[in-house]
Amino acid sequence: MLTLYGINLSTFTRKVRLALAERGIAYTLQTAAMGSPQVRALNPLGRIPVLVDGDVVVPDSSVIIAYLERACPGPALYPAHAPALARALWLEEYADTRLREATLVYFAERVVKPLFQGKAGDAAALAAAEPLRDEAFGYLEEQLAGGELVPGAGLTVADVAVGAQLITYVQAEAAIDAGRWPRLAAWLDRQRQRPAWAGILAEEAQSLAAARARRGG
Ligand SMILES: N[C@@H](CCC(=O)N[C@@H](CS)C(=O)NCC(=O)O)C(=O)O
Repeated sequence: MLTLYGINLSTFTRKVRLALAERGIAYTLQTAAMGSPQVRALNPLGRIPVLVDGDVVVPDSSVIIAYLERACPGPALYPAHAPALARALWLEEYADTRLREATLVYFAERVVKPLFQGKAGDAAALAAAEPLRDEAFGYLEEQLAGGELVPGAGLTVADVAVGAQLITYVQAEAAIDAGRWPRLAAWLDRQRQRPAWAGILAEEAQSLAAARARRGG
């Protein structure tokens, strides 16, 4: 049995969970905080997620998903055709870096501070985040001109990577503005309805609702 060390509201844990669910792979989620001694023993960077498969320890969401592709049967997340593979890997990289940078501040200011730290979010930080958000969403809107991130390839690693980051944004901001980024908003709506995504997102929504209830709002 596979064990995934992470937290259910962590973006990169979500990325791996979406991949596991889409590929129909059973696993146990072991709650483990970033930077904790438990995580540092598995990943010198102290970051989550980390997958443990028997005596194989696999840190990093991208490495985990690549490992699972070889280690477990199930629908492939890496296109066989080289140009499509390159596009999927690039969009995964873009999601993990620029899109993350563009969206994390919303979650930090609107969710983490008020719900988990008892502090008010910083309105100036949110205002300052808008240009990068607009750039990243604009880029993805262009990439979706063909309707899919990797046209003709089905669901790929790009979809779980981009989706994982956008969910973080939606959890903070409630929605992607369909008036400004119609293809991106519609794409995310479609992904969220996939059975593999719906269960994980419902579980995360419950965690957020419980945190809000604890804070009395
Ligand atoms: N490249 C890593 C990034 C993982 C990552 O940054 N995870 C966050 C939680 S979502 C974390 O552990 N942050 C703590 C830190 O960077 O020290 C991956 O793809 O797994």
